Amino acid sequence: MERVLIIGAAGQLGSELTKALSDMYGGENVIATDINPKALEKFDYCKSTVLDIMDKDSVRNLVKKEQVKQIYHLAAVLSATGEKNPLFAWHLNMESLLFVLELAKEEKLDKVYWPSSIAVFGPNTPKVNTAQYCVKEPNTVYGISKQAGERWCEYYFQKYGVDVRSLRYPGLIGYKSLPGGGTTDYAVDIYHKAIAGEHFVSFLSEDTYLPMMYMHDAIKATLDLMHAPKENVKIRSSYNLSAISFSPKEIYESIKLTYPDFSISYAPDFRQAIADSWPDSIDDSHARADWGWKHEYDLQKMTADILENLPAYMV
Ligand code: AKB
Repeated sequence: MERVLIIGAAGQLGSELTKALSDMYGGENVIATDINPKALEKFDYCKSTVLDIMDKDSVRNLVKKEQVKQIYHLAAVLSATGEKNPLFAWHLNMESLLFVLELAKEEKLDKVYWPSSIAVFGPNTPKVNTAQYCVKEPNTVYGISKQAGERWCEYYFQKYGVDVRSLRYPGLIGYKSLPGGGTTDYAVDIYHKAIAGEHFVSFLSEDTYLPMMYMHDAIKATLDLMHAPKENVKIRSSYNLSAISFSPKEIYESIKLTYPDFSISYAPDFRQAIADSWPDSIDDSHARADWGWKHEYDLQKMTADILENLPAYMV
């Protein structure tokens, strides 16, 4: 069995991906790492260790010692947090990716996974059914780092044969862990407020449409891409990926079917401008054609699943 290293495992995506990878490869072959020691406590089903992605010697030593063959590099500063400290966001997002790509080349790793985002698009991108190949002029530091990162992924694949694969995630919504510092985070918080019986204040206006995806689908897409035959992975920058698209008003209405007294108000802040620069919906036909991507959850099915399962995670 191949050894798999997950960097940034305790984050929103990593928390669920680490479990799925452990089920697939066996916990003894999966190493969950994060900078936050407390957050590693939940990984009692696989190996885990504290790791700072910027500490290159420690990362290299771990890869050698554990004979790692695949890296999932998930650590990043997201869109909203990135705007508060742009140079740090650039430094962390770019340095870490370049280091992982270089390590993959030197150590001849089998595969690397690196998430990109709808943040690569910008205000001049066509908003509806945004195509794989179109104008991309991101105006957040996070988006700029993801766009540059995509170019580096393709470069390392073409020049050095590094088998790096990537998806442009929409906003990810799950109930097992909280997101941190993104513009799409409201769509997770809203469920917590509804279940807690509290009023919800949305930081995006009621009719702001964004591409979104239930975590179950995101994990499936990631594993499908990573296990697709090499020749089927025709895009080596990053694949457009899509499932659902909704506004704060629509997600609120889907929750209200179960919680009729739930209330919402709208107080857009600086994140509104970020959301306005991103697409409303995404055309992911390349992912569907190349490696058979198909999503399962629509808004109502996702809401029903979250409202049923989230309470157990809130206690
Ligand atoms: C964010 O909002 O920054 C992320 C993303 C869309 O990449 N969830």
